[in-house]
Amino acid sequence: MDCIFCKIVNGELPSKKVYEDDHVVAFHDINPIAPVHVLMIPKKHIQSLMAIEPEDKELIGHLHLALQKVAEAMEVKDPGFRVITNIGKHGQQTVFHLHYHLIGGKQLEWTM
Ligand code: DGP
Repeated sequence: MDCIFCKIVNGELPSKKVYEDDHVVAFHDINPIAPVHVLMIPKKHIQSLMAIEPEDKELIGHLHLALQKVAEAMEVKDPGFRVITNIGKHGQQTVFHLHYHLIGGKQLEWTM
């Protein structure tokens, strides 16, 4: 499958990993928009949040718990951070493998 993030999962493409277990991987975004910008993905190829199936419930719960660990490891738990997942054209999704941006390390704004 021609998916950049699947290639990161299977080691075909390099990445700066900050967390990995049997089901998920977190690595630094190649184009950081903040001092901390990590992408958390399931190893399973799922196109986006809208493609999550009932059978993925446990995996998605696991991913969120792993996100907590990454937030602690990246030292953004306090004073806080943001988690974003882009979906489709209007969401400006560019990589069609479900990923959560964990963004922090500075005071974030909320503008569009
Ligand atoms: P999105 O627009 O939500 O689909 O974000 C995709 C993100 O993936 C974007 O912030 C840049 C990042 N990205 C794209 N290709 C690579 C890559 O090869 N390595 C890493 N580490 N990040 C990538």
